[in-house]
Amino acid sequence: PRIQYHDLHPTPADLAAEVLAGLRQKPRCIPPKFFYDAEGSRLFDAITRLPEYYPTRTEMGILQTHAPEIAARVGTGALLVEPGGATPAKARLLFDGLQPCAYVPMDISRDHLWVAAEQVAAEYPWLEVHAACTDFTRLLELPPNTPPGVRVAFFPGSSIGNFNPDDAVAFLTTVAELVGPGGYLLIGVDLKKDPERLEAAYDDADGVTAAFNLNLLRRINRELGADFDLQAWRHQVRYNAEHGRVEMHLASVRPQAVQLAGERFEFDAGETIHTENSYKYHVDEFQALARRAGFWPDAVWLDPDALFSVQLLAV
Ligand code: AVJ
Repeated sequence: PRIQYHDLHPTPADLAAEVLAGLRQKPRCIPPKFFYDAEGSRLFDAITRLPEYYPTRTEMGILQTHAPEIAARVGTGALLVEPGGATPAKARLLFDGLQPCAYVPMDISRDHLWVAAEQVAAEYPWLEVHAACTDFTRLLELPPNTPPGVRVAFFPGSSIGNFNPDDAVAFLTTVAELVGPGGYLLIGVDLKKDPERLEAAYDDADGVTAAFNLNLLRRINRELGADFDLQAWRHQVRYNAEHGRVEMHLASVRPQAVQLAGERFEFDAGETIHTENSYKYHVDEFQALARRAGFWPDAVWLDPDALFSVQLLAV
């Protein structure tokens, strides 16, 4: 069969332990990976279509426009590896030009991974799909039996922006080791720009991103039996120029207490729970970061308004 499925037995994240640890800290925080329950995934999908949220459509435009040049640089017959590849809409833009020897999507969600692998295999009958169920942030290794070929990792969406710069270097180092000498990383990186534009992308007029952020509390209420009053929290977005990142917070509108797993958490009026960082880079800043991970900048493609970059890095 054209699909090989490898279960690398990822340990599911422990929502209770991580939420408790984040809420005991000051300032308080909850990791953004917990946004994506069924409702959160649906809301994120809606975010990608918002007029204010330019990254998805801009990156897809860049990939479509420059697919032939990307293919010319990395060559055909490569092994295309996508950490987090449970939504192959972007990789699809590369298959025809790149003619990879195999596609290796990696994701922690078995169900999403399986659906994605089946869709790709049905749509591209000539393509071998080796799906690997793994937490790629902890275990980035190829499943057995992948065909030889220049290894090209694909990490779109500016997902790298969720890592702080040191963690980004650590993760990119593991990617560089995975692809090895002669290999490449093709990565989507959102660029620094006018703060109003950045803030609007994370605080849309229809309130979809607000619903996405607040859904985290609904999830914690449902799955951990907490008693967050959803009326008493507000979506808050700020561009932190010092760190070059968009921050999302949930702000307490009044002094309040929340019960969670037998523990009581008191919040002041205006106190926030920091739920996401989305780092933005200048092209040369990101190249400097990639160099620390063992990559050499090979090529960069931007949209006409220089909102977003797709960067090719070589080991
Ligand atoms: C999936 C991390 C790339 O940071 O832009 C979108 C997530 N959060 N709107 C981003 C997100 C709020 C997104 N990433």
